[in-house]
Amino acid sequence: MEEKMNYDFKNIEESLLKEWEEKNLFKSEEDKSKEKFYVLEMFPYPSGRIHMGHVRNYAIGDVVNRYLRMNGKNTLHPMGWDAFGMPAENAAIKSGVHPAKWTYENIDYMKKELKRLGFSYDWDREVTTCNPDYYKWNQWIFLKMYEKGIAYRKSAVVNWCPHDQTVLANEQVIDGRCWRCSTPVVQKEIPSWFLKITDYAERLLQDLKKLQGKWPSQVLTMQENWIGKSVGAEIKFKIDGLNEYLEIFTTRPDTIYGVTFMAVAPEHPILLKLIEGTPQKEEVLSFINKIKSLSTKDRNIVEEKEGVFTGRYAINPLTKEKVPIYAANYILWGYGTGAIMAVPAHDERDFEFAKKYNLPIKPVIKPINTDWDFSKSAYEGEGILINSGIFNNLHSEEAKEKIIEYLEKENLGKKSVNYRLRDWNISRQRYWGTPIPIIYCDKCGILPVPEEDLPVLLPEDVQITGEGGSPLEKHEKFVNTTCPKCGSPAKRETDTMDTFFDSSWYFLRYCDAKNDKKPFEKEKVDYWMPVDLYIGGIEHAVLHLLYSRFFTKFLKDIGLIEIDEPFEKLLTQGMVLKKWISIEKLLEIYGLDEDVELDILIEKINNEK
Ligand code: ANZ
Ligand code: ZN
Repeated sequence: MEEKMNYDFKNIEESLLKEWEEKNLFKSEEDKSKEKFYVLEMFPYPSGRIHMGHVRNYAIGDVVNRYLRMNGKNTLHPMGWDAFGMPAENAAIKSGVHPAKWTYENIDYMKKELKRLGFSYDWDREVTTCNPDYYKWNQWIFLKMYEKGIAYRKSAVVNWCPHDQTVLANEQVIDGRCWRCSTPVVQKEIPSWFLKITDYAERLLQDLKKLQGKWPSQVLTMQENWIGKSVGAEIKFKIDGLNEYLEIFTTRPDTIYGVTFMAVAPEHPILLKLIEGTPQKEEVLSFINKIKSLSTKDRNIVEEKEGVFTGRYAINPLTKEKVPIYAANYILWGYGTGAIMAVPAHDERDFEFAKKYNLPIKPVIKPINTDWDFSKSAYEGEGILINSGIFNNLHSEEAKEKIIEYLEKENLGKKSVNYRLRDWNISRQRYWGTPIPIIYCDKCGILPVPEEDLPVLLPEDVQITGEGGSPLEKHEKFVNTTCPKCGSPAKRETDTMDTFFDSSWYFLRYCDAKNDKKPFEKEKVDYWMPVDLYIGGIEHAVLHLLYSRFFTKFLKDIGLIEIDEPFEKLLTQGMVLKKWISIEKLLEIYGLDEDVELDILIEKINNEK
């Protein structure tokens, strides 16, 4: 050994590392006379130890940074910690160690590892999200969002364990039961804080064009699918025998002559009106209850289509035909209007349902140049209209326009655009996160914490048992406060923020990491941003990158920054599973298309683990 291995890495590296540190070799400062380059790797969660996935990611950033620096570029290459989140709290539940202690000890250890690896970071800019000097600015940004109507409160459906009296994340629901006590989980509505990312849907979609050729095309496709723009119409169907209309959203108004039934989400409030006084009432109610008892995740994955007839009929505004209205599990509440006109001849989902419940299938689009057996499957493509009265012989694309025009004249419909993107629920009923800076007063209502009272500190003396709801709720000194407006006793919000909030702007904080007057100095951010090269895991292809793009646009809108896209070039790494793996490989292994929805991909990967 001795002979072959004459590189004495221990002594050489240790002395070199010391020298680099003494010379502060990787320190960065704004210098307008020099060309800047901001190279960034996604910051790690301090889980305990640096793993090979980190090393691979960070080695790339390190090489790029050194190379450009040696070539005279003024580079910024910072590092920090995505330090809030559930694992710290779960460790506390399991072994009684405080999340803060657990987290900071892990950071210490991992920082030593990164230093020993010799990575070229400017450690003076280290950001730790669980530190009040960082999360204060989370709260500050939240308040700006609240002021602008981007942060708002509404009720949200959550997984609820009636035994533990606590909200469960989807991962904590196993076969419909609580992971801790195996009690069947129910759905419950609780007030939550949301960010109106949907206001930015169109911009988030349009600006993907600016990233073409700079971001991997799979990531762009995944973001596009996640935003899920779809152009169509909202159409009103009169309900027979009631003074009510059923509103539906469709992308295929051209198929309206082929409607043979209507389907409504079990959560749709109109159902109660529909079934009042019908013999079907009990059956429908028990169906609704069955669906409502599913976990939020299971509700969204419909394996077998199921439904019940409501006893009511709707009148097709064009054909005047009466068609039965069903409550059906494959209609989602929260997309479109939560109700559809079903066209089994031209929609595969409706086709399956029609076959199962023996409903008619009526073709109204004839494929061009081919024959189609409508008893075997739905034809979902374009074609020529048949069985469609005055619209016969039109091409389906033209028919869309004409039919919408007709409905608009009759006041029975209008063009409409829908996005699959939902507003972002940032409320977590957890301890280890940024407290949401809101106060509830019986007299004055909902009030933002005044800016000068920030940060709302996360108390350290809490009991973390994992039972009976959030530890903050039980912390009297935290909960009880006074109203900033009238001075009466008031209560604090006890929800903390989703940790994706923390990571949606940390790259801006690095530009001015020690500022204690504001989140960052605009001039510094203007100099360093955008990040010229962002390196990270493909698992963040959608959420983290989309949220960061959203924050960037919001902060631009309120005048804090100039840019509208945060990451100029993106390099994604496959997740390290058993071996190095690329996204292409991953898709191949799971037999998925490139435009697969990310949640499906992630679920497959998680099941694998
Ligand atoms: C009639 C129709 C006929 C449809 C046809 C499709 C094909 P995207 O593209 O995803 O927006 N839909 C609407 N709201 C729904 C909901 N809440 N839950 C489940 N399905 C819903 O899909 C829009 C189409 O999905 C809509 O167009 C509707 O079915 C269905 F030959 O209406 B369509
Ligand atoms: Zn008050």
